[in-house]
Amino acid sequence: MKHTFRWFGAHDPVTLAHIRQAGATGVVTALHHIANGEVWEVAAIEKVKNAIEAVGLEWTFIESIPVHENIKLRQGDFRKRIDNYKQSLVNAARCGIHQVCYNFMPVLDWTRTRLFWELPHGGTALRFDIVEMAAFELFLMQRPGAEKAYTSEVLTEAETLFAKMSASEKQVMEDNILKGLPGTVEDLSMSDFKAMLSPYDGLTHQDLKSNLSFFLNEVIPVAEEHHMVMAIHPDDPPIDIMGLPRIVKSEQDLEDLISFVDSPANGITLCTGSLGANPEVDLPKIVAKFADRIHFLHLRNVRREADGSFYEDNHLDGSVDMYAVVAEIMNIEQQSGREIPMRPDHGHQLLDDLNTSSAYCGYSAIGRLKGLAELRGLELGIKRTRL
Ligand code: CS2
Ligand code: MN
Repeated sequence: MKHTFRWFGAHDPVTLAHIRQAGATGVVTALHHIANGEVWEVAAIEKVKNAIEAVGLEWTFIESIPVHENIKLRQGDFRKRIDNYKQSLVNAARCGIHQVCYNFMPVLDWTRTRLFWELPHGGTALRFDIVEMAAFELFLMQRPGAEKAYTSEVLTEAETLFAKMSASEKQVMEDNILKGLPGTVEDLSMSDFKAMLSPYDGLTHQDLKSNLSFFLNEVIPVAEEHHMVMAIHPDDPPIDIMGLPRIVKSEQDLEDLISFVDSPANGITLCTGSLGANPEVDLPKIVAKFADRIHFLHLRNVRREADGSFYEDNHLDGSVDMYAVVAEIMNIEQQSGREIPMRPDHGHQLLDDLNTSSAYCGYSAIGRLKGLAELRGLELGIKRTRL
C-alpha cells in the first residue's frame, strides 16, 4: 500500500513536516478554500502541489472535489456545476494529479453524536449513538415522521435521555451533529440545515441513484480521457438519517454504482470504517469482489453495538477484522501489480493531541500516527510471512 495522510492545507495544525515525520510518503488534500461547485484553477492546484513537493511528499489523491447539491438533486444550475466539475478534473490532470475521491451524501458528510467521547484510558474517540441521534431528530429537530426510523426500544430510551439533558448538553449535541465536513463546509445552524434538507423532500433512493448515474455518465468519460480515476466514498454512517436517502452503504449499492458506467475510472474508496459500521457488509469479500474498482483505502475500525450505535476503536481492534482486510488488499495488489494508496482515516485524540485542540475532529496528529504505524506494521508482518 502507499502510505498517505490527510492534510487540510496551510491552516492545518498538523503540518506537512509532521506528516513526513509520521512516516507517510503521500498527502491527500483538496482546495478547501474554493467554494463547492466552482472550478479549481490550474494555478491554485499547482500552488498546493508545490508546497507538498517542497517537503519531499507527493500529492497522491484529491480528497475531495465535492459534488454540488444541485448535482445531487439534478436541479437548478446542475449542468453548469457538472461542467465546472469536468473542468476541475481536466485541470487536476494537467497538474499531474489523476486520482479523485468524492461522495454523494446529501447535505451532510459523516455524522457523529459525540466528537470527544472519552475512552477508558483518557483518550477520546468519535461516536455515533443511535439513541442520541433519535433524541436529536425527534425533539431538537422535530422532524415529522422521524419516529418511523427507529425501533420502539430506541424511541423510549431517547425520550428518557432527552428528559434529563441540560440545555447546554442539548446545544453540544446539536453542534456535534451539524458539524459538517471538516475543512470544507461551515458549521450549520438548525435553520440553515432545515433549509438545505427541504429540496430532498420526497426524493427516493432510486431518484438519488439515478442522479448519481447521470453525474457519472457525464464525468467518467472526461476522467477516462485524462487517465484519471474517480473513487466514491461510502456513506457514513451507512444508514438513512434525517429522512435523507443514502445510497452507498452496502454490497448491492456498490454493484449498482459500478453498473452505472462500466469503466475502471468509475471506482470506489474502500472506507472500512463507513462500510464496517454496517453489520451486513463482509469487507474482505468486498475487496476481492470489487478489486479492480478499489482505488483508495480509508483504514479505520469501528466497534458496533447491538442497537446500531458504534464508536471508532483502535485501528486494529473492533468489529472490522483489519488483518483479514489488509491481507485481501495485499492479494489484489499482488495480482494486479498495483500499489493502492491508503490513509489512516481518523484517529483517537491521544497524549498531546488532548492539549492541542485545534486539529479537525478525528484528524489529530498522534492518534493518526499511531494508526498509520500499526497498519504499516500489520502490512509488513503479512508481507514477511508470505515470502
Ligand atoms: C472522511 C470523509 O473524515 C472522513 O470521515 O472519510 O469526510 C471523506 O473525506 C469524504 O466523505 C470524501 O468525500
Ligand atoms: Mn473514510
